[in-house]
Amino acid sequence: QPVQHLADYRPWPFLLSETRLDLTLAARGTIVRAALDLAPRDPDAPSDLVLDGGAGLQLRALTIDGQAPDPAHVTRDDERLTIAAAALPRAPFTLETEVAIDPEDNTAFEGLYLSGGIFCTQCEAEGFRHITFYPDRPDVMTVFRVTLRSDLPVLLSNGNPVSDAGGVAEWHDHWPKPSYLFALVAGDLVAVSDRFTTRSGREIALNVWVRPGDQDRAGFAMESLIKSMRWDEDVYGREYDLDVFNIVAVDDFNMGAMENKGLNIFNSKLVLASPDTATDTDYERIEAVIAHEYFHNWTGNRITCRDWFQLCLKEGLTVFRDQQFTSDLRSAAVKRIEDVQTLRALQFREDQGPLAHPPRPDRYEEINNFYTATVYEKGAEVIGMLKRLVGDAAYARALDLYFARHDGDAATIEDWLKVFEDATGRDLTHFKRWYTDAGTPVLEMAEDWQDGILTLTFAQSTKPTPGQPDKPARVIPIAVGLIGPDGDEVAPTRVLEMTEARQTFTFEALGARPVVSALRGFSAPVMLTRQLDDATRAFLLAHDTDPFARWEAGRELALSALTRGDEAAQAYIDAIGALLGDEAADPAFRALCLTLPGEEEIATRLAAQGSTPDPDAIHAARGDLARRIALAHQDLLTGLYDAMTVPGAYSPDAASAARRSLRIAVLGLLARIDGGERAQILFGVASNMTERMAALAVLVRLGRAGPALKVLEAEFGDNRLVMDKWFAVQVMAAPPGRAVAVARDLATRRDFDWKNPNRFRALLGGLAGNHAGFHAADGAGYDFTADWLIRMDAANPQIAARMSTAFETWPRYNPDRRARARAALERIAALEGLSRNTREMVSRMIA
Ligand code: HT7
Ligand code: ZN
Repeated sequence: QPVQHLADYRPWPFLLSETRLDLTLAARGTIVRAALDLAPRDPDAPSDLVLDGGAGLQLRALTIDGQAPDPAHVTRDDERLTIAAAALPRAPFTLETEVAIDPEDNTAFEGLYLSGGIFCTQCEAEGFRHITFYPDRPDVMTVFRVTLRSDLPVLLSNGNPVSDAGGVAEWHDHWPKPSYLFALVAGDLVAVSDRFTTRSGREIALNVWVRPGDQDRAGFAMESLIKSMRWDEDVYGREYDLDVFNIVAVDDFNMGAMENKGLNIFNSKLVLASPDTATDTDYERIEAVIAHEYFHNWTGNRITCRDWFQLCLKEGLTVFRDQQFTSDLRSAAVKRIEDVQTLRALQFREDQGPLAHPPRPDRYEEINNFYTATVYEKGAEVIGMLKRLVGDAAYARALDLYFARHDGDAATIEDWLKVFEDATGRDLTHFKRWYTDAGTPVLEMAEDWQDGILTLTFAQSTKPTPGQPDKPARVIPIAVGLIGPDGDEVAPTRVLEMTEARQTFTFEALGARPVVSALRGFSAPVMLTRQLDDATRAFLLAHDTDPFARWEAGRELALSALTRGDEAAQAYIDAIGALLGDEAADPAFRALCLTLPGEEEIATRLAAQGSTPDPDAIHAARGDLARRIALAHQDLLTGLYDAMTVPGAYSPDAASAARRSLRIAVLGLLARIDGGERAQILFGVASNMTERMAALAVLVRLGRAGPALKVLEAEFGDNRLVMDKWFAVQVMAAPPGRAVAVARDLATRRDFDWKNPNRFRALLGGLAGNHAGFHAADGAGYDFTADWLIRMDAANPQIAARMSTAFETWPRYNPDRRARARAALERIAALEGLSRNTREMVSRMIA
C-alpha cells in the first residue's frame, strides 16, 4: 500500500444502504456471506467497484443481483477485489459474496480471531477487510443486519437482538455505522447484568460478559458503566440510543478496548478487578476506559471520522471527555497533574523525536501506527485550550451545535472548528495550527517590575520536526495568577492570549512585587522556561493556590536538585520537609509531590538543556537524592507511613486510594534507609494488591524479592492478570545491570505466552520502562528488544510496531549507545517480509 495523503480524499463512488452478514462460525473455515445493497453515486460516471480484502479471504462465490459476473471483469490483488464498471448495473444492485476465513490462524488479532475459545473481532482501523470484501473506510456508513450461527451459548453483535434460537442469533443495528465499528462475539460467557433508565425513561439492559468464574470481578466495571451513562446525560446531554449495551472481556487484545456500537470489547485487564488482584491504579483506569468507550457512542459512533487522518476528532474529544469525567468523580487537581505527567512522558517524548507528527497527520503508510499519544493526549489538550479560550458556556454551546449539526456524519477537523467559529464568532484559522503542526513549543517568560507595574514578556519557538522545518507562532492561552510576598493571591487567574512569536502583557496598580504563578492548570501543552531561583520555587510550592502550578514548582525544584548538584538538592530537601508537615494538603497531592521525577523524565530534561543523558549516572543520582530525603526527614516520614494506614476493608474510592498512594510514596523513600524491612512486612500483611505490588517493587529494586515472588506465584500462578504484573515488576524494578538478564530468564518460562499482547508488553514494556536497563551501555537491552520485535512482527505486526517505540529516543544518547541502537534498528529494517507496520516505524526512526 502506497503512502496515503490527506489531500487525496475522494468520496466513495457508490452508496451503500444496507449490509447483511451471515456468519457460520468455525475455528477453521468460518463462512461469511455478505449482501451489500449498492447504487452508483453518479450513474452517468461509471466507476469500477473496488472492495478491500486480501489474500486471507478465500472467495467461494460472488454475484451481482444473483448472477455471477464475467470472470474477466473481476480481478484481485493482495489487498483488494475489483469489479469492472462494465459488469455493474447503473441502477441500485445487490452484491453478494461468500468467503471462508480461519480465525484460529489469526495471531494478529485484527478481524475475526479466537481468544481462549471465544470468537471475537477487532475491526478498527482496517480489520473488517479481514472478514469480508468491503469498502472498509469510515465514511461509508450503513445499517447492518447480522446472523450468527454457532453452537456456542452466547452470540452477540451490534445493535438490538432480533432473535436467538437453536444456535442462530440475529442482530439489527439501525444506526448507520462504518465497518470499523462492526463486532461479533461468540463464546461460553456469563454476564453480570443490570439496567439503566435514561433521562427520557427508556430502559436499557446492561451486561458485562466474562468467562465463567470471573463474575465476581466484573462488578466494578458495571458500576463504572452506569456512572458514565449518567454523567454523559448530566454534563453533555447525551442519551444512550439502543435497548442493550454489552461489554465483553477477552484476554487477547491489541489495545485497551474498542467502542463497537452497542458491543464494546475490552482487554480483560480493563474489566476484571478485585481487591486481591487489582491495584488502585487498575481500578481508576477501568473506570476511565469504560467511560471512554461509552462516550465514543456519541463522539466517534454517532459522529464519526471522514477518514483516518481525522482520528483525533474522535479520540482527542473522547479523551478530553473521559478526563473531565474522572476529574468530576475524583480529585480534579490530582487528575490534571496525572494527565500532564502522561502527556510529558509519552507525547512530549514523541514530539521531540523522529516519530513527531501533528494531531492531524497529513500522510501515513500504516494507520495503526498513528494511535499515538499525539493523536489522543495532545488531541485532548488542544480541546482543553479551545475551551479555555472561548469559556465554559461557549464550549457547551459549541458542543450542542456539533451534536445537532453533525449527528450521523463522518466529519472532519474543519467541521469541528467551524462549529466553534459559528458558536462564538471567533476566527480559528490561526488556532488550527495546533492540529496541523507537530512539535512542542518552548515558551520563554521574562519579568520586569517598575512602579507597581509588572510586565511579562513571552517568546515562543518550536524546533523543526520531520517534514516541517518552519514553525510559525501558535495561539497559546497562558493562565497567570499573582501571589503577594505574604503568600496571598493578589491577582486571580487571568488567561493571556498569545498569538505572536513575542508578546508582552502588563499587570498594573500592584503594591509590591508579586511572584508569578504561570501556566496555571497547564493551560497549554508547551515547555515553559523562566529564570527562577530555588527559593522562589519553594515559595510557590508552599503558597500557590493553583494545584498544578504548586506541584510544578516542586517538580522544577526536584529536577534542579537532580541535574544541578548539591545546593539545589538541599533547597529541595528543605521544601519537601515543609510539604510533609502540611496536613491540610490532599494526601494524593502530597504523594505526587513526593515522588521523584522518573529517570526517563530526567533524561528528557537533560536532553532539552542540550546535554547528553547518562542513564547510569541518572539512576545513581535519583537513588542518592531519595536516600538524602529519607535521612533528612526520617521521623516525619515514619510518622506519615503509620498515619496513612487505611483501616477496614479495602475500597477503591479516591480518598482511600489517596492515602495508600502517600503511604507507598513514603515506603519507597524509607526503603532507601531501612533495607526494605517495611516493604517485607507490608508484603506479608497487606490484603490488597495495591500495597503488595508496591512492596514487591521495592523488594525487587533491593534484590531481595525472591520469597515474595514465590508466594505470589503460588497464589496467583493461574491468574493471567496478576502474573502479568509479576513479570513486569521483575524487569521494570530490577537493578539496571540485571534487567536484561532477568528479562532473558523470564522469557524462557513456559508461561511466557509471548503471543498474548499483555504478557509480551509486561516483559518487553517492563524492560523499556527500566531506563538504565534498556539503555545498558553494552547494547544488550537494544539487542534483546530487537530479537523479540522481529519474532513478534511475524505473528502480530501491530504489537511489534507499537513496542518499537522503545527506541524512539535513541538519538539523544552518547555516540556508542547511538551506534548500538541504530545497529539494532537496522537489523530489524533489513529483515525480509517485515510488516508494513514495523517497517514504517523503524524507517521513520532511522531516517
Ligand atoms: N478506538 C479504539 C482504538 C483501538 C484500536 C486501534 C487499532 C488497533 C486495535 C485497536 N483496538 C482499539 C480504542 C479507543 O481509543 O477507544
Ligand atoms: Zn478512543
